[in-house]
Amino acid sequence: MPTLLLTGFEPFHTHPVNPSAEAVGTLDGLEVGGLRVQSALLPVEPHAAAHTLRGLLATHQPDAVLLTGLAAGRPQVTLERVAVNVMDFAIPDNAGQIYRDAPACTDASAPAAFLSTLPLRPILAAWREAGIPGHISNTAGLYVCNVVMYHALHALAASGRAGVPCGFLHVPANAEVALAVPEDRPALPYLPQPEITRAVRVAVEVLAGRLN
Ligand code: PCA
Repeated sequence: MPTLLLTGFEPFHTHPVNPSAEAVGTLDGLEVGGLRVQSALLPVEPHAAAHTLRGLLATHQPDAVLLTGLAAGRPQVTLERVAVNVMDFAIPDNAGQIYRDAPACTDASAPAAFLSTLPLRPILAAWREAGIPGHISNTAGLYVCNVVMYHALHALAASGRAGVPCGFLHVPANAEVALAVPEDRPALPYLPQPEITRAVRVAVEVLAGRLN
C-alpha cells in the first residue's frame, strides 16, 4: 500500500500546543483511501528539523509527503505555493536561535526556491466541496516551516524522486492557542481542532485518490 509521510510540528514560541501536531497525531496509522498515513513530529529548529525529515524520507520512502504547521493569525487553512532558500526569523526557534538573511540550505547546487508539487487546486476544490474555506498562500514565511518545505523538496529532487507529491499546509490557531493570547495582545482567529484535523484529512484523501 502506498505511504504518505504526514508531519506536524512541536509547540513553539508562546503557543501552548501546536494544532498541526494534534491533527497528524489523530491521523497517524490510518488507512485513508488506500493510503497508509505515517505521521511524525518535527522540532522547531531548522537544522534538527531538516535532519529528522531527511531520516524520515530515507526510512519510509513515502509515495507522498504532506508537511503541516501552525500559521497563527491566518484565518483559514492554506496551501503553500513556494519555499525559498532563505531564513530570516522574527522570533527565536526552540533552541533560542534567530537566523537573519541566512540560507536554508548551504549546498552549492541549492536553487533559490522550490514550488510545491502537491495538487493545489484539487485540494482547494475538495475543501470547498467539504465546506472548508481555504486558499493558496504565496509565502510560507521565512521561519522553520519554509525551511522544512525547502529541504523536503530538495531531498526528493536530489534522490530522483521529484515526482513524489510534496508540499506544505499551514493551519490556523485552534481554541487552545487563541485562549493563550494575553488580553493586551491582538486576538487570534481560530478554527476548532476537529475542523483543522478534517481539513488535513481531506487533503490526504485527495492525495490518496491520485495515487490509487
Ligand atoms: N509553524 C512555524 C514553525 C512551526 C510551526 O508549526 C512556521 O510557520 O514556520
